[in-house]
Amino acid sequence: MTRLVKRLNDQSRLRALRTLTRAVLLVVAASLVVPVANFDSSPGDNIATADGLSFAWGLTFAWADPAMTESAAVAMYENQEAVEVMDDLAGKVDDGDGIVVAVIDTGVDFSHPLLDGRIVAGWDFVDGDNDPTDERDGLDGDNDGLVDEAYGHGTFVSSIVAAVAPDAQIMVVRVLEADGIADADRVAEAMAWAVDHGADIVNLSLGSEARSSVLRRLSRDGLLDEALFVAAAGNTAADTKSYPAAADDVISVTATDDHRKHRAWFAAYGDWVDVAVPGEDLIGAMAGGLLISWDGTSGATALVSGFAARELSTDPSLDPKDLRRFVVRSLAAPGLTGSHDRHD
Ligand SMILES: [Ca+2]
Ligand SMILES: [Ca+2]
Ligand SMILES: [Ca+2]
Ligand SMILES: [Ca+2]
Repeated sequence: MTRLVKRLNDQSRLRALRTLTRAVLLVVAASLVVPVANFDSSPGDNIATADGLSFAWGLTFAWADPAMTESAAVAMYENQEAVEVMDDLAGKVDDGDGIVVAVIDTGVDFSHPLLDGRIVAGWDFVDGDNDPTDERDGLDGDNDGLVDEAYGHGTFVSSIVAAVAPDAQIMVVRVLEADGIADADRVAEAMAWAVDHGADIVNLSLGSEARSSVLRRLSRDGLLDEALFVAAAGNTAADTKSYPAAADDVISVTATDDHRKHRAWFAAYGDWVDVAVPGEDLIGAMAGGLLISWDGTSGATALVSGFAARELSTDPSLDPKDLRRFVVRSLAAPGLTGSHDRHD
């Protein structure tokens, strides 16, 4: 079955929702990582420093904790608080067996040990090939002075889905180039492709303030009712709608602290936000065999996709609309998504 998304020449751009906050590289040791020396140290790229690594993602910095072993870092990933919180919210459910979660993002590092056995290649809409490996092109595609600053985003997001739903299969669909940008046309094409190729849940840790005509068309044509779409509300710290999250048939996700007591300082809010889950200091995989801690509604979105995968594997008879209602009811937190709660 092939679906042709009508090309509307919609060049409005969507972005990966990386935050301009710190990312902490947890470990540079043993087999989990490549040697620091392998990193490109050109300005604006990952910069090797004496005490670890700096990632030139806006105000983002990453550094290694030399005292941490690989096994300790992996245990931190597997037992992190945010995942336990999602476990508690999910109750007694399966681990996502038989469910396909499409991660529409920058692609992944297929050799990352934390993703071993959990990912399948979908399609690469950046290169137009069947290998959606996350790759840098060495160019500053969005002219912000940073080169390939979203490299690793899809690897991180995929690993957060896997942390919550370890038995789900993650379908990797590459749509964002390594600066974290994609035309709306391409994102829409990828969304339709994922549904046509068996995705039950589609994770979109990306967005744009512009409501593109091509995304509106997908909604009108009913595509968004054929799978569960989960999208990030954004890291604007404001009541600023982000699409596709703000579309009615897409679950919009904002971020809280580990305990769902406060909204995260960077997280978007408003009546249009459906659910709120942890999104501070999430621990996940980073391209290059690394493990990092990262803030953002991107990771929160991945937690929700994992949660939905577990619920669907427990009750496969749920259709996407039922699943959407169930997830929103389970994870809604009006006190955290509305404008009256400020993190302080
Ligand atoms: Ca490729
Ligand atoms: Ca680039
Ligand atoms: Ca850039
Ligand atoms: Ca929505």
